[in-house]
Amino acid sequence: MKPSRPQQLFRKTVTMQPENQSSPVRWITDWMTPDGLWYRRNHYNYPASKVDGLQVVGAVRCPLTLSCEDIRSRPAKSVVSVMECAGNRRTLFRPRVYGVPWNEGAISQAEWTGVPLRDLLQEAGICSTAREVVCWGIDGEGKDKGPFARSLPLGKSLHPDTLVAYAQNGRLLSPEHGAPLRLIVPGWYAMASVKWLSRIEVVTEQFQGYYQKEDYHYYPFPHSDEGKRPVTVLRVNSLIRYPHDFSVLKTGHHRVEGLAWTGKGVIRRVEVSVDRGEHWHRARLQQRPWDHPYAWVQWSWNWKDLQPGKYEIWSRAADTAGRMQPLRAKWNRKGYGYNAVCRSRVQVE
Ligand SMILES: Nc1nc2c(c(=O)[nH]1)N[C@H]1C(S)=C(S)[C@@H](COP(=O)(O)O)O[C@H]1N2
Ligand SMILES: [Mo]
Repeated sequence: MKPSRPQQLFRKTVTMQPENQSSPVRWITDWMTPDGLWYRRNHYNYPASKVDGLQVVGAVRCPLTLSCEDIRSRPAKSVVSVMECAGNRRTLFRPRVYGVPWNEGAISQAEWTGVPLRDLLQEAGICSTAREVVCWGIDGEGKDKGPFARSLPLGKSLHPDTLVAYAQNGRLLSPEHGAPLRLIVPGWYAMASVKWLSRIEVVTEQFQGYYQKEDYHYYPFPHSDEGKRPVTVLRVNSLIRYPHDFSVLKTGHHRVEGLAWTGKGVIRRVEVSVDRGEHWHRARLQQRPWDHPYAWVQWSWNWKDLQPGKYEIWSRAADTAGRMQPLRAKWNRKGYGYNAVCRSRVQVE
């Protein structure tokens, strides 16, 4: 029997109002996530008004008001970068934590095109008293927690790969992903990549916005705020795409496949174990990590002569910054940065 229409992948709804949808990452074989399958993460409903340009203000010598055409006519830069929500795989923490219950799909990848934030800041001229750069979205204006806004340290703001982006995979940004302009901060968890960017404000003191000061911190203890640290750089991480957790396989050969990514250095190696970590086998990387340092790497390992039984497949990535996925992720109250070794349990018969 022939299916009546082509088989199709879909996003999965995690919450409605605001809309949070996860990406079917396991089934996507493209290196770049197709536009319609991108995860969506929103703290508020979509903004009612439209952003029609960008202001660069605050501790600068010459404030700028730029139209989108203005920005699009400048020398452009493109960067391939994975975007991962800090709450990705939150549901795996034990004890369990509250927050949008993401499984593995709060992650996607695109090629972003825009203007380096640095170019705009240099044109405006940063004053010597400057400390951070606040990026303002317009969603949530008038709400208690204020519009979504995040600050970046000067160093990361002036990094040539931090972009004010207007295109995703070669097409203008869609409304859901921040049109007309969004920030792209490669190598950082995605809360830094502010959508519906309307204003860039250079400030001389630490920004105190809710999403900067309260949210997006690792809180190591359940009942006290002691030791809180801001969420910034992506941890080294991997995902097994095939075989799926709790699947039943036939004996013979199987190709174990997955993804690996990091925010510091690049992926150095990925290893697979099928005996709960006793032996590790080196996986083959499909991309050369240095070609696109912020991108995920597709990997595979051939599992030969499978015999009947129950197995756990584990994947573990290591990066050139000397980091490796731990067996247990560091628990934190808001459930950020889960990066324990990825497990897929299978039965072979
Ligand atoms: N203005 C604005 N920007 C935002 C957010 C938001 O709610 N509002 N969410 C952030 C978070 S937490 C994530 S994970 C990413 C999600 O981007 P996406 O919806 O394009 O996948 O956007 C970031 N930028
Ligand atoms: Mo996020």
